Amino acid sequence: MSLTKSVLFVSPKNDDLYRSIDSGYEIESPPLGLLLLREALRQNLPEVEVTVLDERYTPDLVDKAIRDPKYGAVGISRLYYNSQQALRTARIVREYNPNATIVKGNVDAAAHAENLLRKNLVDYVVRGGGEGAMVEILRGNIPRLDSAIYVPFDLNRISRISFEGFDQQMFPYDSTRKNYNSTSISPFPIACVRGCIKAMQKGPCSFCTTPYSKLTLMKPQKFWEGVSHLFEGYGVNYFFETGDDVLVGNYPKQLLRARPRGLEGKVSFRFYTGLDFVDSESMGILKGLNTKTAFPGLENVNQTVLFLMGKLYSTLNFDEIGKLNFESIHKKFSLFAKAGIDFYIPILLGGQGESKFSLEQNKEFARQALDRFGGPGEGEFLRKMYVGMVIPTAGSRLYNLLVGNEKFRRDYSFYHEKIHGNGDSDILKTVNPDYFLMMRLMPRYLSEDLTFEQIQNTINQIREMSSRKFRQRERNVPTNFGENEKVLNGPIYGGIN
Ligand code: B12
Ligand code: SF4
Repeated sequence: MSLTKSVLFVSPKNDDLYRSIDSGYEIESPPLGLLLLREALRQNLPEVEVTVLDERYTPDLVDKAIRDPKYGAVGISRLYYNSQQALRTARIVREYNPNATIVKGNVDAAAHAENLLRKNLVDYVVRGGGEGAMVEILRGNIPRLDSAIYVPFDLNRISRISFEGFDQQMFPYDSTRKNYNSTSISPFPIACVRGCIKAMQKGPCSFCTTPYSKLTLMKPQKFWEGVSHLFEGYGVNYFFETGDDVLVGNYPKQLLRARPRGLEGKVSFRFYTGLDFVDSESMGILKGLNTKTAFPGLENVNQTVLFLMGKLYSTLNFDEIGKLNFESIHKKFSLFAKAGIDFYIPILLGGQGESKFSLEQNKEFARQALDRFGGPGEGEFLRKMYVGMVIPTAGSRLYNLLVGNEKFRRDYSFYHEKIHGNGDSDILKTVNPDYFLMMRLMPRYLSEDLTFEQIQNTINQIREMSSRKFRQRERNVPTNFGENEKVLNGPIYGGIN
């Protein structure tokens, strides 16, 4: 039995401050996590009616629903870029529907769990996959606590999701409709890997907020059941596996072996991969799975920065990299190109230990990589060089490092008061950090000989190199567009030095 008959889940729109983030995609996909929660409730509490709303697409419906007293529980998904909107949503629910139980989930909710609960802004915060926790909360089995909760759940229990109420968002993915544009379509998210192999083996990266302390893989036949359901029911033929690295042992091989004949050549994929497990065999398997695109994490080429990031690769040759010979990295990217898989080159600058020297190294790497992959041949497969500054999101080691520094806290508080003047300038107590301010201040505390401007200049130089190289090419976008940088260097934050 459930405590309530009606549950509402909301995926809030982006905050104004982060409205212009370049999501890297043409269209925003339906909120997969919330749709999975709906399925979990349907399986376990069939008497409960569950509504899922995505504010990016249906703001009016959200506005009405969060004031509707029929909902006995409201679940809100919170990421750093919609945290204010998530707070506003909860406040409105409290005002119009004070008896509703408010539950927040997703990585940014978990990162602020204690403060959210202490300030009574929510009743529960859920960490990691929320399927099990949501069921138990609604059964009345979980007391109110002062920290985030997690309840294990077998992810093989849900392979089919229903998208009722999401026609508008499903429409562009439907490959059976007229005018379906297979080249510009964004892949559709599907989750079979929860947790990260790299985090399990070597610990999380310094900027990581992964909430999973275990790695869980969906059974291959369940994965294909999910793919088949979406392909046959909704015409989806291009998928995006949301796990942070699909190259977990022989899992890709298992997926390939289990693929139903009827899906061969009909569906394709985009995967995240770490670099260490990229070799000709793994690339052959990904190709066999009909992988169109891979997003391999590189982030930086400097050994000290990578070490401090917690991202030291074991298959790259750092003696050579130290001498500005990036062949061992290029070889990895070549393997994608040889397998006919599009790839990205992501570079993250401004983290702990970044120096003038490491910026130069990264710039030189970018130059050489663009020379090699910016032209015809292998270069046809480089989709984009992605370069930006690390964001110290709450829940990451980087965030804790900054917040643990008293001088940083004083600086943050001073500028926060100057910019916002709203009394929320104590970073230890806030549930809404200002990341642009944090990024402006970060270099003072993380690198000895470096200014914010020097990091920004390198980012701009790499973007310019990339744009010059790609100017003539139709298919590939040269680089990300720097929306964060426009704000960071704009009238509000530009004066902080
Ligand atoms: C798909 C994806 C996208 C897609 C679509 C996102 C969408 N639909 O909103 C695209 C490509 C557009 C995207 C873009 C960006 N993304 Co993104 N994205 C992801 C990714 C890879 C998968 C999300 C997903 O579907 N996971 C699978 C589902 C099943 O899990 P889930 O969403 O986490 O939901 C489960 C739990 O979190 C929990 N839960 C979630 N909500 C709730 C609510 C309640 C009430 C409860 C109880 C539980 C609960 O239960 C769910 C079911 O188990 C995640 C990383 C990851 N591996 O999860 C990053 C991630 C969400 N993205 C992130 C970022 C930073 C971005 C970008 C800013 C990247 C950029 N360009 O710089 C942009 C911004 C987009 C924008 N709106 O402006 C960060 C957010 C970090 C943070 N601390 O907030 C993440 C976590 C990646 C990371 N580790 O850095 N992204
Ligand atoms: S940032 Fe990505 S690769 Fe690094 S630990 Fe987190 S999930 Fe894994």
